[in-house]
Amino acid sequence: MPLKLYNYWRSTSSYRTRILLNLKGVPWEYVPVNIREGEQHGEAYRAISPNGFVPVLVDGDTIVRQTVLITEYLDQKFPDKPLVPTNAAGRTRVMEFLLSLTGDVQGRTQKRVRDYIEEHLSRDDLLRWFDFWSAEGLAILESLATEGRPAGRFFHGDKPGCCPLCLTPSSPTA
Ligand SMILES: N[C@@H](CCC(=O)N[C@@H](CS)C(=O)NCC(=O)O)C(=O)O
Repeated sequence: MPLKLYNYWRSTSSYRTRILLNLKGVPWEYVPVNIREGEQHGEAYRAISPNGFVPVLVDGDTIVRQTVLITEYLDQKFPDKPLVPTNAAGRTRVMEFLLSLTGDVQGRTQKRVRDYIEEHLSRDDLLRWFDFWSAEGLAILESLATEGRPAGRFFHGDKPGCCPLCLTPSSPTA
C-alpha cells in the first residue's frame, strides 16, 4: 500500500514534504486537502490531523504529523538515501535548521496566524507582521547555515540536501 500524503499544493510545508518524498524515491499518493476552502477544519480531516495542519503522512495504520517527524520517519523506514546525515553532529545541525524553519519561522507566518491578524487587526498589520517575521526568519536560517562550522559546498554536505531544498518553497517570500 503506497504512502499517502494529505497536503495542499500551495502550502510550503506540503511542498517541502513532497520534495522529501521524491528525494527518497518511494511511491506515494497525493491526497488533497484544500486549506483555502477550510477543509482542514472538517471532522474527517481532524480525525487524522487534530491540529488541522497539512501535511500528514499516512502509512497503513501509522499517522505521521509535522514535517520534521515525517523526515525522520522516512529515514527510519527507508534508510537508503538518507535525508538527514547519519552522524550525530551533522544530524543535530540539520535537525536544528529544520526545526527552526518548520517551527520557529513557519509558526509565526502560517495561514491561521495571518488570518487572525487580518480579521482582528488589519490588512496593513498583516503585511507588516509578515514582512518582519519573514525577514527575521530568513536571517536566522542564514546565520544557522553559515555559522563557522564546515558543512561542505552546500548546507549540509557537498550535494544539495534537505536543508536548501526545504527552503526552496519559502523563496517567493524571500
Ligand atoms: N509545524 C508544522 C507546520 C505545518 C503548517 O504550518 N501547515 C500550514 C500550511 S503550510 C497549514 O496547514 N495551515 C492551515 C491552517 O493554518 O489552518 C509542520 O512542519 O508540518
